[in-house]
Amino acid sequence: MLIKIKKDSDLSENNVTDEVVYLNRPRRQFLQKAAALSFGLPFLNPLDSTASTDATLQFRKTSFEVKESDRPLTAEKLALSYNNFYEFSLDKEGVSKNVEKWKVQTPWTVEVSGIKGGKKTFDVDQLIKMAGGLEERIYRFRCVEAWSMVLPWVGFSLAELIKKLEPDSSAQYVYFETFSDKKIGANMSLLPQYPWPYTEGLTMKEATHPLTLIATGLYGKSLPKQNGAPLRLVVPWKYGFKNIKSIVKISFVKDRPKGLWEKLNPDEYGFYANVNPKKDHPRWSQASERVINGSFFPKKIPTLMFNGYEKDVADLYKGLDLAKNY
Ligand SMILES: Nc1nc2c(c(=O)[nH]1)N[C@H]1C(S)=C(S)[C@@H](COP(=O)(O)O)O[C@H]1N2
Ligand SMILES: [Mo]
Repeated sequence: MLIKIKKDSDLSENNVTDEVVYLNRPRRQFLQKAAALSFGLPFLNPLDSTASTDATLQFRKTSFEVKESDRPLTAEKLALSYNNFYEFSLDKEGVSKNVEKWKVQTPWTVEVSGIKGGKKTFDVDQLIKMAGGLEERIYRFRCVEAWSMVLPWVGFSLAELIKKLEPDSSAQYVYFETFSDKKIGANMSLLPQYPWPYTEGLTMKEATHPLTLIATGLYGKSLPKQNGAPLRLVVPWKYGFKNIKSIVKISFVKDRPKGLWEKLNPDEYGFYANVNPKKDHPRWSQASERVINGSFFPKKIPTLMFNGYEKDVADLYKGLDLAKNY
C-alpha cells in the first residue's frame, strides 16, 4: 500500500526551498513542484532498502548518543525514503526508487592521494581495518533546508584512518569526491550545469576531529544505497550537504577545495557550512528546523548552534567570524 499525504500549506508556511530550485531558472517551475512535493510527508511505502554490499556488520556500541526524551530517533523507513542524492533524483521520495537498479561495485575502491607513498587505492574493508573497526554513533542530522533527523550511524573515525594514511605534512585540507559515472547516476545528465562529480572538503582539523565519521552503515545494517553506499562522510555539526555520499576519492591538499554547492552558488553555500541558527540562508531562516517524524504537522524546534555540538567543536573556530565564514 502506498500512502502519500501532501499538505499544501507546507511550502507557504515557511519559505524553505530545496537547494536546487534557485540554480535552475529554466526548470524552475518543475522544480518548485518537486520542492512542494518534497515538503509533504515522505512516502510511507514498504522499502526495499537493504541494498548492502556486505551482509555482516560487526560494530561496537558507543556513548555517542542523543537523548531519546530530547530528540527521538528518526524512524528507519523515513530516513531511507526521504533523501537528498541529486545524482539519482531531485525529488526526495524519488531517490530510493531510482537507486534500485544500481549494483554497487564490490569491492568498492577509494583512491587516496597526498599521502606517504603518493597515491594508493584501498577497498572498504581495508579502510575499516586501518581505522580499527566499526562503531555505532547516534547523531543529530540537520539539512541546510531546515529539516532534521536523528540517525544511528555505523562507521569509523576519520581521524583514526588519517593517522594510518600518513598525509603529506603540507596538507591543510581533505577533499572528497563521489563517483562520476552517469550510467549509475542518470540524473547527472539532466543537470548538465552542475559541476559533477559531487565534491566536498574539510580542514585537516575538522577531518581529524573525533566526531567526524565515515559511515558504512545505518540502523545496524550496511549503508543503504540511497544513503550513500558503501561509504559516506558524516560531520554532525555541519549542514547535511557536507556529508558527501558514495566516496571514491580522498585527497590531502594544500589549498582550500570547493564543494559542489560552493562551486554553484557561493553566496548561499559556503565552505564551512556549520549549523548556525543566527546566520540565515539568504532565502530562509535557519533559526528553527522541521523534525522529520512522519507526522501531518512536522514539529518545529529551535536549531542549536553547531547542531548541539558546540562544546565539542567551538574551539575549531576560535577567532573566526562565523557570519562571514558560513
Ligand atoms: N554525492 C552526494 N552526496 C550528498 C548529496 C548528494 O546529492 N550527492 N546530498 C547531500 C545533502 S544536501 C544531504 S541533506 C545529505 C542527505 O543524506 P541522507 O539522504 O542520507 O539523509 O546528503 C548529502 N550528500
Ligand atoms: Mo541537505
